[in-house]
Amino acid sequence: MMAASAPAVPEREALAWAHSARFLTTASRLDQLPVTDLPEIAFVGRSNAGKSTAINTLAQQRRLAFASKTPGRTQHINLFAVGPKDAPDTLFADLPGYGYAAVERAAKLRWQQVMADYLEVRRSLSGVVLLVDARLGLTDLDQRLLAFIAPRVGTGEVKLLVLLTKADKLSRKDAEAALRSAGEALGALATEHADIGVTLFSALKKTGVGDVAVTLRQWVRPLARADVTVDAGPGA
Ligand SMILES: Nc1nc2c(ncn2[C@@H]2O[C@H](COP(=O)(O)OP(=O)(O)OP(=O)(O)O)[C@@H](O)[C@H]2O)c(=O)[nH]1
Ligand SMILES: [Mg+2]
Repeated sequence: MMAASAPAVPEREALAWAHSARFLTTASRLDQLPVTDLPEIAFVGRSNAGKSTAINTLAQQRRLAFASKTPGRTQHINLFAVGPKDAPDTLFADLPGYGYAAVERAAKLRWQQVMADYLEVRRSLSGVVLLVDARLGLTDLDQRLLAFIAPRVGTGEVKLLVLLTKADKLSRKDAEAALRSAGEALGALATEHADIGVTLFSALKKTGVGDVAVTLRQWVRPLARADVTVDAGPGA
């Protein structure tokens, strides 16, 4: 399902790029996000799926994004700048998870709206990494998120990579079954322009880390320009 494109970036280069990730800013509302031309890659998924851990693992840093056993740990949109120190070429966005039962209903609805708005209006959004616990597979909430971004994925404007996380907790056979069923579910989103991938991932065993870094680097490389800037001003 991956669109054929430019020659692959070497894994070592992609990992060095991901390693450059550093904290940029945090926002609890969309209008607090910096206006930027930098392509943004959002890490989304259910609470506890492993979003923050995946960012740390890709960046090969222990405490860049806050990961925790307690679901609902990430409560803001946290942005990380990636690329050369003086000329970042990409932003990673760590988003709060959805589906955490203990969150008060009003707060849950509010957050769902913020995320829906983010996915809909964030102009610089170039890619979505959807993290799914490999043991649970794509849940209803994940399907709703996919339906929500399907129009922008279908045109190729937004790329999509699904990580089946915590793959270390599955046997090889169950991991392959999880990969197959996620692939089938994602088939419904495929169009001639859609760039959709699905892969097993483990922060513990480092499964998929190099491949994911390469994929993300490929996503933004064609867009990478030296002249883009990050303003501190308000607005999405
Ligand atoms: N075994 C294993 N555990 C993992 C893996 N990735 C994450 N975890 C654990 O899963 C828990 C949740 O990880 P987080 O990265 O905080 O999850 P999150 O998706 O950011 O959660 P929220 O911020 O609440 O939305 C932590 O206890 C992690 O250590 C993995 O690949 N393997
Ligand atoms: Mg988190």
